[in-house]
Amino acid sequence: MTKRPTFKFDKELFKRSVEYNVRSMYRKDMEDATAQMIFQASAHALRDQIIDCWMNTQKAFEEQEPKQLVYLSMEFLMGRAFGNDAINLQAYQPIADALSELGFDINAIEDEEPDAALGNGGLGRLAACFLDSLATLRYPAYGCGIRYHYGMFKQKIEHGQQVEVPDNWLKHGNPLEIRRPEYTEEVHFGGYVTSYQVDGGRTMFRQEGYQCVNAVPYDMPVIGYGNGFVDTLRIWDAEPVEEFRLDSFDKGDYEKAVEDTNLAKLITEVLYPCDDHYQGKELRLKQQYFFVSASIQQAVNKYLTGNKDLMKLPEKYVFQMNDTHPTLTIPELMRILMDEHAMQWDEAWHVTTSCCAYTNHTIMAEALEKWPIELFSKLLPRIYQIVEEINRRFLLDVHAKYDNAGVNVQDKIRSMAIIFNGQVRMANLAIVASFSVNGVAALHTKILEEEVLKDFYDLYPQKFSNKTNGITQRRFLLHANPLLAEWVTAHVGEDWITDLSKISDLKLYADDPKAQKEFAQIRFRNKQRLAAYIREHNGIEVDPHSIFDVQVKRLHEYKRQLLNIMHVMYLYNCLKADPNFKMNKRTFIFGAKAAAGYVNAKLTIKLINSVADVINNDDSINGMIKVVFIEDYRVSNAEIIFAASDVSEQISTASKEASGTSNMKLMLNGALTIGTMDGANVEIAEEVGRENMFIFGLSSAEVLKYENNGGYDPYEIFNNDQNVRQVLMQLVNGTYSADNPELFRPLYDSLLKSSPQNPADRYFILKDFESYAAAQREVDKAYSDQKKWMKMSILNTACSGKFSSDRTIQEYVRDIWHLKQVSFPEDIPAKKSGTRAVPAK
Ligand code: 26V
Repeated sequence: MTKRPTFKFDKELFKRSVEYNVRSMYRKDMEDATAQMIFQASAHALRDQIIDCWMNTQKAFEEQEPKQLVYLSMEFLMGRAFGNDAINLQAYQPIADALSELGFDINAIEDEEPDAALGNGGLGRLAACFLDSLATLRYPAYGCGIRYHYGMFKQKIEHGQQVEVPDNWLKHGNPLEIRRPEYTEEVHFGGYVTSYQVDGGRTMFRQEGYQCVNAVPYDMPVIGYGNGFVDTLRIWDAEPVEEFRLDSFDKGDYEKAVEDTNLAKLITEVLYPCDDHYQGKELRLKQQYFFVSASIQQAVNKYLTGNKDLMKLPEKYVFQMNDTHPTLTIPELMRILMDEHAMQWDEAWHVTTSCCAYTNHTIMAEALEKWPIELFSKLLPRIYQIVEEINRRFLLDVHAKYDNAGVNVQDKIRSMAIIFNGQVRMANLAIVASFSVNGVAALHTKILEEEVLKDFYDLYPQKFSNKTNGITQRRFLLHANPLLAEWVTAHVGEDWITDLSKISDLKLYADDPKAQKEFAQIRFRNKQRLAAYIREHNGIEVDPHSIFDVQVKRLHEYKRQLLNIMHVMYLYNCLKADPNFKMNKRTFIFGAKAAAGYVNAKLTIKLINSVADVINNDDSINGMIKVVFIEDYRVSNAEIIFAASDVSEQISTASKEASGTSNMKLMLNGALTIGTMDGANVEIAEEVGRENMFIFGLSSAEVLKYENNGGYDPYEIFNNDQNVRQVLMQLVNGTYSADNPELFRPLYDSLLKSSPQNPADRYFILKDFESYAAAQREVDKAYSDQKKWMKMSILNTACSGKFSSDRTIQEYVRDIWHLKQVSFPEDIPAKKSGTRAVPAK
């Protein structure tokens, strides 16, 4: 039996290997090497040291043949790997020492690594947190995704406006990946389906005349914390089957040869940076089929190396689909089982529906993936046939159940059919063919069951469950906030690193004056670190004594950054109107990328920057308010921001944010939430108590009720609320856009005018304004009592135990995946070591 993989960092070897790598990779001496070269050399050196653990882990899989999770996701927002790997190897400090002995600062070296930004936001980062937890908990798992050559665009702010710049993250190569051409799979697009008879008269189908692309996997190690266990993130790249297909050339079929090459070049070129609405882009469907087909073919082939009976595939594999993007898993598995392994429909259906599980991440109707039949069937002719047959059989079931049940069957078909109105509805396919459907927070799951997916829930109640999201405390506390991490360890021991529930022992210190003082000092130092970042990147001086009020997340109307900035405008009006207006100094910090074509989102960014320009440069308010827009918000700078936040803005229109995860990261770091009863905020309130948060606004039930009645009349508020009216008028009178007073008119209109597509103030910004302003006054009042604030802050950290992705993963394992932890004969608990792992930045 494979020995338990143990990792022992060898500092001297590491140093030698960095020097060697610099020479062999760049033909340079250390003195002449750039920071980027040192980073590359160090990352290679680190990779070399973990390779044994990685191989041992995989060997244990081969020996023990445990059931494996394949987590299929179009996005993995991994961020940087080097520092995080060092943390999980419990080798951060020795690596920092080694680099320092070589004359380099680890922080500067870490900064040389580009973020692996293979995701848009919450959904992709969740996948990354899950991998961290899976490896830490020693579960056999593969993340399967796409090796985009360009990740999430880089955001530049020019004249207050977002400009998108391509993210060429592979420019210097990726030292922490390994290309695995030996595991290449072929993926087929287009062509047509032919049938043929086999012995016994059965009709079989196959695709012919297709275009062909090679899917070549690249593996990245996913290192568990302190356990020598290494899972794998496998991202697929597309390559032409043969760069020059001589056969095609010879036949004069030059065009086809070029087409195949071009197709391959296109498929993995770029991540779609749009999460504001679903667009029926053919290339996106190609991306989906590409990575799903490669991953499922691989899983089946691997299964067959050790097993014969494909009926037992569900005993060895579970395919978790991260949103509907990988839903083609279902017809692809059916195709492989039937066309390549001659299984009958019923058996194939049984296997498929026992392997596939689906997670829903949004209730927003615009986000639902629907593919026009024409496009779908042309690109994936055989897959389309299978989907049609799934739909046909499903509708027979619906009829059988409802025909004589006093129910309008047509209504049921309208809501549940997989193919409807000329479109393939991916969520419906995912639900019908999965054994599990889950939401990502309790409220979200309830809304799915009772509203959005009610008909499906009536049909298959047993499939539905909730799995409240979580985050990894290794990255978002241990790495992001070394000072607080060390303090927590000093007070409750280090077990919180792998069992976050242990952090609740901090409650004992919430009232302790010494603890409060230390906590306050740590927070202050982190705020100084962020202030320095802002000075360097924005050229703005912010006071670390001010309240750091933070909203960092994608820009969406439903997340209501507009509400936040309108409240800033209101506060500024108060200061201007009354020189004696009392408030604590506040720094409002925003970070957000907008989808490139999302007009109102981009205009909101412009508004935030315009308000910042006016307010930050108005000496008459004595710096009481500062507004900062952090350019290019991403995982790496998020870590600095979370550690330095006092107030966490979680202000989505109730019912719209499925869960949220920045709410959890900020809470873990001691920020107090101002928020609506939406997503996981509801559960945060349950854990920390409403008295330690600032809750405001309509409830989700109220929002849904208004929506069912066509909205509300915002003019009632416009006409009656002076403060709101003043702010609204300032959107269109040039206060923040002297050159072009009409600039923000579309935002003004979105709040007051209804259109055929949208009711006025669709996201209830005016409706919630007064309640938000009142909650903000409570925030201000609470901050004035620093003892009370620190107590609340400590309690927030102390009550964040539930929100570890370790807990989430254990729930998925218990209820859906049924995996077993890989064990080793001489298993002993993970080696203890101090958490003084990370020097402060
Ligand atoms: C969002 C939206 C919202 C506006 C309308 C159209 C549209 C289209 C796509 C999306 C993104 C959906 C996927 C996503 O990122 N969901 C996020 O998943 C996180 C992890 O579960 C969760 O914490 C966030 O609340 C949820 O928005």
